[in-house]
Amino acid sequence: LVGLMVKASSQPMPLSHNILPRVFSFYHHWKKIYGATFLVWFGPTARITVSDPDLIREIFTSKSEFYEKNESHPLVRQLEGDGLLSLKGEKWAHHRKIITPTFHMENLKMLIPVMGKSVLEMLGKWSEMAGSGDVDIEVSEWFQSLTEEVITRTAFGRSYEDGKAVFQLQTQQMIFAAEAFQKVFIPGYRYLPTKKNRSSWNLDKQIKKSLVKLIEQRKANASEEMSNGCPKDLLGLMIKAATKEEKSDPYTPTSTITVHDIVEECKTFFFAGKHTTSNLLTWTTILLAMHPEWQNTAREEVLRVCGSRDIPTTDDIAKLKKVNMILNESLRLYPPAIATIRRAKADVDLGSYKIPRGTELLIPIIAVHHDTELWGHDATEFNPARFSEGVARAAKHPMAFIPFGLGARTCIGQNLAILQAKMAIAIILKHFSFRLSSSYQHGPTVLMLLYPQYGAPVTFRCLTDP
Ligand code: MNH
Repeated sequence: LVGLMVKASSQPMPLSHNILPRVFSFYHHWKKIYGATFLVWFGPTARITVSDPDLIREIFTSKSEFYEKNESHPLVRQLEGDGLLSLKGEKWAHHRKIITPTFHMENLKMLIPVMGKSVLEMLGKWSEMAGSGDVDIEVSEWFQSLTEEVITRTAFGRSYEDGKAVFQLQTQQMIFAAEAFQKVFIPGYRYLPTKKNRSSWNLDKQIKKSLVKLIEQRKANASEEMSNGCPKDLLGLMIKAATKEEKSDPYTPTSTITVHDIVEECKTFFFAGKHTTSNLLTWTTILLAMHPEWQNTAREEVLRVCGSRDIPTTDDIAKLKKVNMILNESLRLYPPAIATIRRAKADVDLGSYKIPRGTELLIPIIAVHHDTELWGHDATEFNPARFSEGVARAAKHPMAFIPFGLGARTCIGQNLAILQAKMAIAIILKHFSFRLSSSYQHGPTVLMLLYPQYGAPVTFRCLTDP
């Protein structure tokens, strides 16, 4: 299995969107032999891949009470934190309810000027680098700083500066974790006191310490903050909930939010929010560089809708239909999260299958998105026009498009991600035209998310100064 995966991702591939054989090679091979639904033993755990949209609907929505999240690998768990992504049961429901207002549209709208400003700053630097000619830019790195900025504001609001410092530590931590992950096949490796492991443990302690300090500070000022209207950043909402509970009901263990819980949610936000959205931006830029006809269509739309405005307004954003279609097509062909897993909490019927308790179900998001039975014979072509009648009518089945999952555990940051991506793509299109760099090599690969293995160099030319 591992051999197949490593072999498949070792060489650059032609500029094609038929990437399933490369990024999901075992699925691709076994589907041909065993059909769309098959079982694989992972040690003592049975795992079934499910790519039939009717069955996916049962797992995500109509019978979701029979399923729960599986345990992630300890290295992943350390990074993602014990927050919304991994929590279960009542504690998850409680946290989800508290955090949801962070992502209300009213709240996200306030981020528009911040988003616009950071995109323009980035483009200012690009235009300096380009002068009056062409410049090669490694877009994935730039997009990561961009999304980091926005996620820091969303999570920390007025404690932005302190939050930023913590997230910088977490960025370093991720580099260590990615390295440790490559040695995951050496048993016990992550417990060895190697230099890198020790640095990683140290960082972990520092992150926790800084977050606790930050939370205590905000807690101390909580009553003052509340009297000025509750701040709607993640931190403010969680502290408000914690303070309220301390006063009213300190004895119900499932409904008490501790400082530790808030620390873990901060980690989760950073982990879940930074790389996903920057990935979407990277793949969208690569796709528009590969398909100049759509790049031009989108640019015309942006110029028509936004006119002379530097930063699109909320109304402008709502009118960017073509940009939206392009983002959806990008999420379909290159979904940053390629799969998700659930575990049956009890014996349950799934379609005509009898699933025993404890069975894991793998939902191969990317395979569903590339399925010719759902998307037609041109499933691996880039054609945003298929989304012109909306998401639900793009494929033969409404559950065929699942880049953010579905149901109760759907992505909480979806609106933030789309808003940020639209802002960035619109402003870039207005000021630059771009094509793939001659040094670009196509090699989608999976490192938790879907990454361009050989980087994402894109050649930009300035059209109008940002
Ligand atoms: Mn996000 C859950 C994909 C952006 C925070 N996210 C999910 C799931 C998918 C996903 C898929 C569901 C996993 C599952 O069902 O097992 N998320 C994305 C993609 C993008 C994205 C493709 C961007 C593009 N996510 C973001 C952003 C944030 C975020 C931005 C935060 C600011 N996501 C989350 C959290 C969850 C989640 C938190 C867990 C929600 C829950 O279980 O309640």
